[in-house]
Amino acid sequence: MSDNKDLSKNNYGADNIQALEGLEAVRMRPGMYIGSTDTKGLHHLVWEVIDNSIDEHLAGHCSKITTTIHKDNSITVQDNGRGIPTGMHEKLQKSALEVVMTVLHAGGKFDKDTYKVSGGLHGVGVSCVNALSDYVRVEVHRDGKYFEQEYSKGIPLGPVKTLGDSDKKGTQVTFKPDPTIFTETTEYSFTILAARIRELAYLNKGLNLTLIDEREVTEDGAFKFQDFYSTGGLKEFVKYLDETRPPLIEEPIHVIGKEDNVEVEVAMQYNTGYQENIFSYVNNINTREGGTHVAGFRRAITRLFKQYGDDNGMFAKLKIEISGEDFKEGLTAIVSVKVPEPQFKGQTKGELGNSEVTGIVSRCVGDVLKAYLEENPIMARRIIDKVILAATARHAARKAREMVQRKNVLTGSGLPGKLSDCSSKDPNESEIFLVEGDSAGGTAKQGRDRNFQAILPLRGKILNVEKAMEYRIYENEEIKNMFTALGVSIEEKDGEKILNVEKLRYHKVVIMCDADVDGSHISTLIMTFFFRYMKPLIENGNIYIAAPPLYQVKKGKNFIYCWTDDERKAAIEHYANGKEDNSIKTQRYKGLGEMNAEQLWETTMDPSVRILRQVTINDAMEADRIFSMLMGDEVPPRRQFIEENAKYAKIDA
Ligand code: 0RA
Repeated sequence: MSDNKDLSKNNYGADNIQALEGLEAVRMRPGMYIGSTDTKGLHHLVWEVIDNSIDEHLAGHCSKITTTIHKDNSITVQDNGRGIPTGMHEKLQKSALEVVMTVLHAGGKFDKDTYKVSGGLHGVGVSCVNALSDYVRVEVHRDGKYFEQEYSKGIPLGPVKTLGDSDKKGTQVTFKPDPTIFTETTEYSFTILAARIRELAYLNKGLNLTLIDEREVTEDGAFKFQDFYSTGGLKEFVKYLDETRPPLIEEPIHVIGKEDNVEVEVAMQYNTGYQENIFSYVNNINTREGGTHVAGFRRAITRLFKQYGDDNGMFAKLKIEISGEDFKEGLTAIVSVKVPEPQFKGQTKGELGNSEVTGIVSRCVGDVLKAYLEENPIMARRIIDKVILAATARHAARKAREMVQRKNVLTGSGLPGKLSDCSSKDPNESEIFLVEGDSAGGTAKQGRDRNFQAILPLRGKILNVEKAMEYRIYENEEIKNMFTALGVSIEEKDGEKILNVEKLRYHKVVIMCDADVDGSHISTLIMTFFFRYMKPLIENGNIYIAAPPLYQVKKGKNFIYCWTDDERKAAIEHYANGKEDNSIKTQRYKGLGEMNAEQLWETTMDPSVRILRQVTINDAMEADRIFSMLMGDEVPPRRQFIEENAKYAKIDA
């Protein structure tokens, strides 16, 4: 092509300054463009490239996207879209391909009639990926030719080359993240990539997605891989999410509609549980904070179910008012809209703002729901019965809550008798240890620094909140104690429950359990409780898990605490110094109870040496799925969850 010849004359230096300035800014402040430079940011690079391929799919030009993790943790994303344009960019006088790859925000797609993945942190452009990579190679098949260009840290290593003829179309981007930017880790997780790609398959039915991991070879000598393809779309997605919960209605209700260029797809299922799980998307991006599309969905279900119940006299005997809250119990739903020009609001730009979308979604869902209820009276009856039960339970729960809260006022300080409080009243410096069992609680009480450390012993296994109805929660002694000790309360506002954390008495809440299977079960139950009833505390980073040591290696009066087997081996090696030595003794701590107060302090409670794992919610959806799975009978996934989600925070961070 002629423009390639022109470009090949260029000296790649002076005339790239403008582009470099943009990309230099990305390298200076990567967090501003990709959110962070930890493992999340690392994976964001992949989303960025895949999003561009997805845009090609949304525009009707791409049916297959293959993502490959190479042995050196570089990534290739290949699609069969139109291919990045390679013609001359008139204004910048260079190949459009180079412009897309090196100029910030030069997406090049200004077509308002197509849906674009362009919200929040998404859509910053492949040029950001280029800037943050040691090496990038882009290959384009387009207009009967095959083109290539390479870059390092966003700087072209040469001009766009025409390598030959091609009868294919599409783009292939290979990149190796720069380790000087991603200092924490450059290792990709198959699990994280697979979770998002699976989600994309459900959100884009008919699109073929493949994930290949060349780091792992299977028994038959092939690379590990997984294909993702959905014919059922969101209906299958809902079934996947509700895999572990018994369904209330036979099949999910599926809505597909379109109005004013806004595409609406909703799938909803009721299960026999009590939790609500609504996941929402705009142009394939997860809107964590909901928005106008979710408001439209809620409006439709409240309106239609209320109408149906009233028309059939089903609420006649009910002495209490049904509220929007009552339609939520056991509801799992996915609300996905495709909007040409989405406006995002909210703290993390995770909320859809386009006001016209509320009415559109409400009408699309309303039409389908109306027909569904008329055609499926048995299913309709099951749902309404559940709604009535929810309303009754909501009233019982309110009474129970009020009892807990009133009791605080009546009993003076209102604090639970089992709480050994700290002297400080400043939540910023105060910590509370939730300790498994009264005896370990006693040891912790002796060992603590009472100035700022409070102890609340919890007896045995606390209630499994995943399986219990809300009002039962407030009858449980251990749970009541946690509410009153922490100083938080659940309040109802416009039928919505919100956690009031204003009076949180400790900014660090540390779960301290035995380092065995029972202990991990108990910490999981406590985490489930926080996840379901005090989620803001997890989101705000208030919840930690203590890590007691597993061993003490001792020689004479000297000893070393060890948290892993490697540490234990190293300690033995250290004392033995290469010689046979029978005076070295290893003690395995099976529980907190085997440590005395001093040992507990100097290993697990003293802020200057202890290791606290901060409990984070990386992905509310996966966490939720896993929390319900955790409550099944399988132990291994439960273990794995605890290991993966309770990441090691810096010592006392
Ligand atoms: C600019 C314009 C067009 C497509 C693309 C970029 C594009 C970018 C990527 C990144 C990965 N895969 C991609 N596929 C396409 C529009 C092309 C046209 O109008 O023909």
